[in-house]
Amino acid sequence: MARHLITSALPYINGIKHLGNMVGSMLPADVYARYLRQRGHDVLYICATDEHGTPAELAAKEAGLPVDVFCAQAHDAQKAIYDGFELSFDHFGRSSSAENRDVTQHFARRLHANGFIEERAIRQVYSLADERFLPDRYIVGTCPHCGYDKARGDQCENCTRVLDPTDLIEPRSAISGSTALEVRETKHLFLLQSKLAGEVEAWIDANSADWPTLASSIARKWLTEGLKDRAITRDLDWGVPVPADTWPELAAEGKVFYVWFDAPIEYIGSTKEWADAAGDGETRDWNSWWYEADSGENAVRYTQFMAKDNVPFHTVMFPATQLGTREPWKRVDYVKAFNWLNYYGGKFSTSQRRGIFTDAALELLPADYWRYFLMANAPESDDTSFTWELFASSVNKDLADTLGNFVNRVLSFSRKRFGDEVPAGAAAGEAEAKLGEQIAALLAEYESHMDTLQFRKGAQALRALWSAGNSYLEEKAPWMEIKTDPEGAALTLRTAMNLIHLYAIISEPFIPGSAKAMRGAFTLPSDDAPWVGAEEARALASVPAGTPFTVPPVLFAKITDEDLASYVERFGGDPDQAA
Ligand code: B3M
Ligand code: ZN
Repeated sequence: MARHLITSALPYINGIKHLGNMVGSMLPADVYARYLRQRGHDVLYICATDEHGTPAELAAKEAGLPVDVFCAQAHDAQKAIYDGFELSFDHFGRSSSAENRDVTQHFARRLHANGFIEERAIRQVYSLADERFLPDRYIVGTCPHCGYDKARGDQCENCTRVLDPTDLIEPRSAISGSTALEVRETKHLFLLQSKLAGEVEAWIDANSADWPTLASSIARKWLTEGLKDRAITRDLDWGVPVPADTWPELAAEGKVFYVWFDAPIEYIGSTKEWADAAGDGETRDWNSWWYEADSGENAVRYTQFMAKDNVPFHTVMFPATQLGTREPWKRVDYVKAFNWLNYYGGKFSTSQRRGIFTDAALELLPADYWRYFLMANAPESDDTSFTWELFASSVNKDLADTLGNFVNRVLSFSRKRFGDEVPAGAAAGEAEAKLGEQIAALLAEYESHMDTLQFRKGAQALRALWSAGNSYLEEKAPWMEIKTDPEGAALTLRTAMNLIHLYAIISEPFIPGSAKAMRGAFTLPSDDAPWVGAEEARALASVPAGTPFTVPPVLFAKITDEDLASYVERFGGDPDQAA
């Protein structure tokens, strides 16, 4: 048993997230967390809403609400959706929490004490039309590297390069569109990343060998471009205030930390929130997950999940921040990065409301349909595309035909012929021995993909396990067998019911709701088996004859041609491009 800390990139507070956001961070983290818990590990899965920065300010303004009220509401709205997707966070916090303020200010003080923060007067873009300094995100223009014309002042969405607003060609205000921008002088805190570059590089050299290429190559690219000192404060009303004990003047001016400074720290802040939320008599030790957790009895393996545009901040900037404190904060061990999930070959876009949003998805179909499809098509080695056609065919084939049909067919047929208990029938024979071998081998394959966080391959192995049951059933054909050999038919059904129970356990990380329904079909004296061992898989005898069972409602409804047409009509799509 090991201790596993898992975090998924913090979703921004403004707006409901789309399926691309879901598959690039929270969902795979949840699948992994569930799997590790089932394998008996001590898991802490932490996430939160990322609530600071200009996007939050602006969204609140649009909603006509004070920013704190807006954030509280938006946090609850996102949380409700994630509950609907059955994301099993140990804590889903808020980066605007008092806990995060404390940890963030602590980090800043330590960095300052160690000579890694410096106060500098800078010249910053001021918008005459908007009567305010414009934070980097609120200056847009053309990317000098790739020519993308909607690049933001902090990063180009298209080529993922990190930018300075002054790099932009033809800059304008993202608030008003005004080009009446002038440069004024103001004081800010700078994180002297250049001083930490060597250490960060050495750390990446020593730790990134097993990261997916996507993560390590982005980290390297960033290092090659050179680690520049970066302003970590902003002129905003909303954010973690600069601590007055260390920087009285800046604090008096109302400066707050830049959102990307306090957001990764919220992984720690949220863990503290989790600890502070402990009930009476319960002890939750946040510190042991983060502090001196590299070896010894606290030893933690820390895995982060994120989309590729977040990789530089997690592999370079946050580690630099941690290293600069000169305190033993736990750093990431494994960075699971994802490419983009596209919508018919184009981008999902929050601002343009293109694609499918998580709230709409849940109104349409239960979470398991989405969870399974997204993970089976996760953009691991490349960008992948969502199309309704692909979604419908994968739901119909894999979930409805292969798994759901197997479950309902076996249970209803057995009930019709043998009643409400698992029938005894003949002793297991050659076909069952062969099946057992096959299941044990496929299970080992499934485990090895899950252990190495290869989720598409994991889903493939899971599908193969479901198919093996179907092949066995087709081969034995109990509906024929029953006419000549009722004992043999009973054996087939008992074996198939054992497969259902096994599927319930091993499918849980991907489709927890349906897994629960499958497991709940059987009334076993004690049924708390967290996972299936190889011997058990081979024996297929965990559900003995005489076990009462019920037939659950159809697990997965098929998506009909009419459904498909109505989804495409409602959400838009491009059947010409469909796979
Ligand atoms: N909120 C960016 C994003 O949602 C940002 C992630 C923060 S992780 C510390 O893509
Ligand atoms: Zn670019």
